[in-house]
Amino acid sequence: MLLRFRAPTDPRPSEITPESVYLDRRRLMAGAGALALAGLAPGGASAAKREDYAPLADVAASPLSTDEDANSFEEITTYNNFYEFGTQKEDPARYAGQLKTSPWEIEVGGECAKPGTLGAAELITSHQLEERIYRLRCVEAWSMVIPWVGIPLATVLKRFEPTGNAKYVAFETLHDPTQMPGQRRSVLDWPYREGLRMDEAMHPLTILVVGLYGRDLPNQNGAPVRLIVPWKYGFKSIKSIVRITFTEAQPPTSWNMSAPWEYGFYANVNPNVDHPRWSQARERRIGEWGRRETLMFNGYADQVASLYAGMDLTKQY
Ligand SMILES: Nc1nc2c(c(=O)[nH]1)N[C@H]1C(S)=C(S)[C@@H](COP(=O)(O)O)O[C@H]1N2
Ligand SMILES: [Mo]
Repeated sequence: MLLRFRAPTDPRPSEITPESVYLDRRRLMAGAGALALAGLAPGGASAAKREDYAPLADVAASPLSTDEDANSFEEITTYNNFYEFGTQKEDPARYAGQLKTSPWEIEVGGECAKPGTLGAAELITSHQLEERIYRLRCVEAWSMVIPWVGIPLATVLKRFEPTGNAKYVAFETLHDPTQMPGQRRSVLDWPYREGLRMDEAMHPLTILVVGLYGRDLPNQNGAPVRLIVPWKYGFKSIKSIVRITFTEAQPPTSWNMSAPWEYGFYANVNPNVDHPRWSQARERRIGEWGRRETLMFNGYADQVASLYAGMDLTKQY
């Protein structure tokens, strides 16, 4: 966990983002029962509290946030997918604490004029941080609303001056089985890899995330730096990034490599294209009873549909 100390004059991010504002009464009351239904391990995995994480200084509110109720800190930090720490939803909360996230460097290279390294601490102090409250929709048909703290990916990538040959951006997670016990088993071909087309990477909704609820990012959510692409299924949003490479060819991606008939490169949230083993028409919002309709591009169609004009989204899924 990165420790930062707030100057006495800084605005308190916790005043921008009090958790209670995001939780309506109904969900607070239904919360305990719904968590039990979701099959969460009681206690154990949920030991960390919001107050255990250092507040981030100078976090600006973003007009790109949704006004839906956010999920609780506990829901967001105990119901995770992070296969480097195990395949069960409660494994990341149990085992990711051992990951050393400071110091942390990201190698940036490939088709760019100024390859180099990006330190996670420097990334946080040298950019305006923004709170982006986004929906996150997993291909397993659950969703959450999460108050991330991040930086537009475009702002960061431009520093490295991508060349005209840069058509895609590839991302890699740390590969270190001594720290990531899930990597001792070959459930995926490690390291975890993801990629975006350049226009997707440069879209203003795409962010590098460094915090949650105004504070340092918990390890189980991908500390110290992870990607969030809110109109795509959760698996595109790669965690604990150590490498970013500009490429001319479409890069290989972990889920597409492991099951190409189930997971395409684009992975746009699309209620009209079923996963081969289950429907994508509806989703369960963690903490709610029943299901809600899944929205095209996870509700971000107005902002991103034009990126895919002319593509057959049933083939390029
Ligand atoms: N490195 C890495 N990144 C990952 C994953 C993973 O297993 N490893 N899981 C993905 C999946 S399937 C989802 S749904 C989201 C979950 O993010 P969250 O746990 O912060 O909600 O992370 C994505 N990023
Ligand atoms: Mo997922």
